[in-house]
Amino acid sequence: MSNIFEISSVTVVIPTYNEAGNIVPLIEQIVQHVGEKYEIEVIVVDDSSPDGTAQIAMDRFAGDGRVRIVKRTEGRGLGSAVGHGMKLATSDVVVGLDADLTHNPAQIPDMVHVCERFDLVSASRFAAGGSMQDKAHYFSSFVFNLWVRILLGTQIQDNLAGFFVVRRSVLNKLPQEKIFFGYGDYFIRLLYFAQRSGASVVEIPTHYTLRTSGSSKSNYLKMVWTYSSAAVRVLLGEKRILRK
Ligand SMILES: Nc1nc2c(ncn2[C@@H]2O[C@H](COP(=O)(O)OP(=O)(O)O)[C@@H](O)[C@H]2O)c(=O)[nH]1
Ligand SMILES: [Mg+2]
Repeated sequence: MSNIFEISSVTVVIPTYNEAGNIVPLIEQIVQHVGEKYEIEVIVVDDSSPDGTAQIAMDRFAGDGRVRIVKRTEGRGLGSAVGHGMKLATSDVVVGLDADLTHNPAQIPDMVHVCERFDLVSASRFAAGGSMQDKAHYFSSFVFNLWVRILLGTQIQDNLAGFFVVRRSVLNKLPQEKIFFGYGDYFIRLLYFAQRSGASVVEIPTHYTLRTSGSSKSNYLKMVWTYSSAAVRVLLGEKRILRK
């Protein structure tokens, strides 16, 4: 376990695509919960959502120096959006979370607190005490995560969380170009490379609520294939690295 790491500032990176109904309450909740204790920076990385997510956020938070909205016009994708936000972050630690309010912003201060002891803290549905309101999704994700865990041979229980806190100094040492692309599979790579670098990674339980506005961009059948092959590619890449 690492020594205590003093944290005074927190950057929260939010990837968005068509989250018009969620983005304002989400940022308000983040600023309320995190801003109470830490200096806060919020970075929204929006891929020119047709529903005007970026503009809605810009209008609401105009003049608020804590909130930065980045509207990307070229390229699209969850993995590269998170990576883009990570590069812009300036705080001691960086948080990543979904915009759909399934990840609870009230949990961020506890996660940041744990990050004083560990390099990377991941909110896990499958750690003891974790859960998900959508039970069918919970069960299928559980089985799929067992499979990913067997493939990678790691002890991580939730490889697709996307809700995490990492020390920026640790993040900067990771091969980010090998991590932040694709869809939710970026998270498999982030945890994998963090562990391979010797960083201390811990999972703490979390509860996902249901999305109440907008719709999921995930195609679950396609995900089984893309995420499995992402895990296999990580392993093959590592083998090549080891052979060198
Ligand atoms: N910037 C960006 N964000 C995306 C993209 N696709 C999904 N997201 C965001 O990524 C997060 C997870 O997406 P979501 O549709 O909720 O996937 P699910 O949680 O697997 O159902 C949400 O905050 C989305 O708005 C994309 O292409 N670009
Ligand atoms: Mg979601």
